Amino acid sequence: MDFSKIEKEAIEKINSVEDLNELEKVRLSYLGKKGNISQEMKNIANLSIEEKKEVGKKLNNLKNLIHKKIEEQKIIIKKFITNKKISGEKIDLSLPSRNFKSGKIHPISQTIEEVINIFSSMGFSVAEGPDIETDYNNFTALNIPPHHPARDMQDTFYLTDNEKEKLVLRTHTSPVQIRTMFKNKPPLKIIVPGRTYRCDSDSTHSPMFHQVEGLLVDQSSTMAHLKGCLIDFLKAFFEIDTLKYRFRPSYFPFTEPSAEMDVAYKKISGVLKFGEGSDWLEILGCGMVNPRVLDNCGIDSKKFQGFAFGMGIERISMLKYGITDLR
Ligand code: 2U9
Repeated sequence: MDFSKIEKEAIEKINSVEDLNELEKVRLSYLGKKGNISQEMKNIANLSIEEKKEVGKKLNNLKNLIHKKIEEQKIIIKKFITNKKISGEKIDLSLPSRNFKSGKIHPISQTIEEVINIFSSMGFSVAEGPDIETDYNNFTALNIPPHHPARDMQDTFYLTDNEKEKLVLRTHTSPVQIRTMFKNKPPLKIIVPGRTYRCDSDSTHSPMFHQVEGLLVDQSSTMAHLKGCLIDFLKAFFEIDTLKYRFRPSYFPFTEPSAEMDVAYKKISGVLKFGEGSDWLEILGCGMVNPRVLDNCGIDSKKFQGFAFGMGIERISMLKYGITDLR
């Protein structure tokens, strides 16, 4: 068998092929079950041991070479096809642009802006803090006991295992109020909009979401002030003067007493009419700051008192703008 002749012929054939199907045919003619090389491999059986060794080695080398050349040619053909396709495509730079309306602020940013505007007009200022918080600021200072379900691994993204310095992605914006109370003396009147995180994900829950919370601490504010403040806020936010609402007793470790606020709605032929009707939608939570929380932050609960509230930005945004899927 003339190995160098076969090699020369094979390389010439492979290099002249310009089509992937043809190349496959060439491959089969050499390396396929009935191909030249495979047939020669079978014939080895009739040779002497010495010849088997020599011919076997040469056949193997030839087989590997042909395989390599075919793979190289495959790449060349694919490149050729792509280049041909690209050269046939033309971009008409003179085409007019698509008729997009100009960009818009994101609904979440817009809602945060609206909430800030309303509370600013009532004298609240805006406070901010880090997304990564200590376990103390996120839970302990807020009177959330060690085994409270809110601390559960399923709800909280824990960042460290270290017992000494436990870090979490804040599950609410409340640690910012804790930081503010440690730093400043009352009277305090702040709102805290920002990103919050919980291990939760479906069509109405996202692992990262937004909240706005409020805190007022002074020597005389009561539940009546809290109610007036939130009623005014919701009427302004939803732009409904006659908004129908109710306060329902509730429980939070950081407020005592606590309540939730609902807004009435009704469905007229499948369309939601907000602010009137006999069904209720939960909007926010609130309450008088638990004296323990004030004391935890070095504020004398015998002298000072206050109220707090919290709501989900996505939720109030979806309700105001009729968005049905959080994503
Ligand atoms: C301090 C003291 C008290 C903030 C409050 C709620 C009630 C509440 C939820 C509403 C929907 C969170 O996004 S949500 O799941 N919040 O119900 N938040 S009172 O109370 C505080 C905060 C900080 C120092």
